[in-house]
Amino acid sequence: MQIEILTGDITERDTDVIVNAANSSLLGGGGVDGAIHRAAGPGLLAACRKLRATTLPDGLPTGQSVATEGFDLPARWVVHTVGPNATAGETDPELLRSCFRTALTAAEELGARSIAFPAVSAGVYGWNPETVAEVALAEVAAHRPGSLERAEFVLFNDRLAGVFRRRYEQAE
Ligand code: AR6
Repeated sequence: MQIEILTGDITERDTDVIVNAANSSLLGGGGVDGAIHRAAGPGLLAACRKLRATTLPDGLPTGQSVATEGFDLPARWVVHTVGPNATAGETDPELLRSCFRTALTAAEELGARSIAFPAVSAGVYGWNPETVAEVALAEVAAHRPGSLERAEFVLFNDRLAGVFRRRYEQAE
């Protein structure tokens, strides 16, 4: 699978899937979650409320992923994942690994050819960006693609993109 590391706003990407760093309520928040909900419009919140009313009454567990349509976004689908919250004591890297793995699986189930990831858990949830880069790149590299041909990491600033780039070059 082709891997690209970019600086930018993930809401502008026209990949088939963009991944949202959500919380288990799925009902929105700050950071990239807030930006995705604003750009997608009210249809996204309605779709998330429907998930809560049907298959996910207790919310989405940490490390799991679920898909919705992308509504007003350029991306066709949003795969919402819940990263571990280090500031609340969720420091097991397996939980973070699971976010990337389950998001890739959800994208494959949709038949997506491209996927864009943010730095899940590297913001409010307090994970060290180096660890997020290491885990994220390892999971994408280990993924045996079906429909997926390209994965992007869309980082909000050049410093974070540099962390991902250095880790990518080290792993090559
Ligand atoms: N495009 C790409 N990356 C972004 C964007 C954007 N538009 N906006 C922010 N980032 P965070 P978390 C980066 O805090 O740590 C929310 O309130 C940001 O700079 O969004 O997983 C949820 O509802 C950082 O590098 O997600 C949860 O409650 C990265 O995205 C909680 O925050 C992740 O930061 C989840 O926390």
